[in-house]
Amino acid sequence: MLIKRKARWQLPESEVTDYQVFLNRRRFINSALGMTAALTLPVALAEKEPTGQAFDNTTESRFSTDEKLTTYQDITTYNNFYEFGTDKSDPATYATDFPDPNKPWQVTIDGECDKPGVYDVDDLIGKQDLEERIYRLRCVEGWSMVIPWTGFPLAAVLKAAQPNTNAKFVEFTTLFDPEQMPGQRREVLQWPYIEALRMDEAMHPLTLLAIGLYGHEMPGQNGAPIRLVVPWKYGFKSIKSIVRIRFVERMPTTTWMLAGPNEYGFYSNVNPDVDHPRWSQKRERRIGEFLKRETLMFNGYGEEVADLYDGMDLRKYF
Ligand SMILES: Nc1nc2c(c(=O)[nH]1)N[C@H]1C(S)=C(S)[C@@H](COP(=O)(O)O)O[C@H]1N2
Ligand SMILES: [Mo]
Repeated sequence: MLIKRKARWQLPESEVTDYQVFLNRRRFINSALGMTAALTLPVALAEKEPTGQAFDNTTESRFSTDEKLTTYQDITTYNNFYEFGTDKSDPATYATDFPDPNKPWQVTIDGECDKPGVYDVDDLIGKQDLEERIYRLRCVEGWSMVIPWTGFPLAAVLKAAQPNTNAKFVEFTTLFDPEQMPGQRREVLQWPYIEALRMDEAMHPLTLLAIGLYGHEMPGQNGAPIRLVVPWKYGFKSIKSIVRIRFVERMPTTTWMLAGPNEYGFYSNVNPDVDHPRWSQKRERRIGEFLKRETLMFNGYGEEVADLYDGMDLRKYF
């Protein structure tokens, strides 16, 4: 299926699927499953609603959770995106017009592969079948959300580049542009932000490239125009606003490994039994809820991913 997606700068304001329709559909699905009455409550009018382009041709995924969605308001105002500042509210304040529509966004795919290339992000997206994936997101800081992403498996893009036998890891890079990203004017982290996955993790069907949430194009603060989502790992692995995807032979040193080698490992799988040196990882606060809940091994995705780590000591490879 060919996805017709107009370039961002040609877009009129939002089209179809509005927020209420989206929520009503979710509500229907949830009540059909006999889920909570809380979902049938009307959404407060003051809540933020999606504004960007709507996707009208996404399919639902068997990987989606039917847990209660975190509100659009919370997903887009409580963020970690240090390129725009370190306060949770900074990205919503400084990234709403990001990226600049006059600066075409390109994604370089290179390294150990037979078909490297530089793609306009809209061309890259245009080749993919879009899905809605409702995933839990667990931040290493001890909070979590349930987010309805729009995107496609990373594997589709990787396979097209034809990685060679030296490709053991995949490295991702965020844009470096202090003009657009005021947080990069200070050395809070080593810029640009880098993340990486082992090849089999990158190829796993749960690993998503996301281009939207709540059925609309990705807000700047959540990593527009394209970001990674790896739901069984701590949130910082899900790198935002990607400009480069590179196949490499050696395990890359990622930004957070550099920032705190004893605190942030390469794997960073969600694991309630391995505490952060400065706090416990046994529990988490679901944003919008009052009481803490238990954190699940692999963030509840163990059935899908546990075998990737067979025979590995997850205390050592944290
Ligand atoms: N480039 C970049 N990607 C990033 C971050 C960041 O600061 N810069 N923060 C990470 C962290 S710590 C988390 S928890 C998630 C948060 O994603 P969200 O704001 O969409 O919920 O993004 C991750 N991706
Ligand atoms: Mo995080």
